[in-house]
Amino acid sequence: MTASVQDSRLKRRFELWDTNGDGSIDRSDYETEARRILQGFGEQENSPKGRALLSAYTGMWDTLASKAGVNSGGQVTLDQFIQITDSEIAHGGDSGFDRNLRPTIEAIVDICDTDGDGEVSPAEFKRWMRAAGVDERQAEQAFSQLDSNHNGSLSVEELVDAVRDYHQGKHDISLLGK
Ligand SMILES: [Ca+2]
Ligand SMILES: [Ca+2]
Ligand SMILES: [Ca+2]
Repeated sequence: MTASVQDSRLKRRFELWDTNGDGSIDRSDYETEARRILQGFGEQENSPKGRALLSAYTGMWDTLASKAGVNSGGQVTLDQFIQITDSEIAHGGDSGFDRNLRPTIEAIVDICDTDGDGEVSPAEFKRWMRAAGVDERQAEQAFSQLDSNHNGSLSVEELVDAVRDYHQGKHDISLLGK
């Protein structure tokens, strides 16, 4: 992994989140992102699954804000975002990035897991990629790479790993939009 790929992907992530383009991110940017994903899935934001996704996103925001030393209504700059997320990725496991991300991945899996087996099949994954605006063909090709235990479906663990690996430059599938 190279730090420069990681930082350029985090910069891209930050720019995606900064939906009003004012150079900093705040709680409303995270809410907008969650709504965009819900719209992609055709899921109502006031349904139980919709509310779970919104609350997972605002939970990620609250964690970031508290690490940046601002309150929930404050703003986080690009430098702060990269510094905090780099350090979370470095810690990995249950102490950082993974723990922060897991509720969001669980909420998305809940929405796209239409057969209810708790994992994401190739067809369900395709729907996710469509909702996130990711190239479907590229996603199909990546499926087996992300399916690290080769059981034909993606678990929450595998998907959390996949998002972290993306940020570390190990593959090019941005599961949360690009
Ligand atoms: Ca902003
Ligand atoms: Ca499933
Ligand atoms: Ca699997």
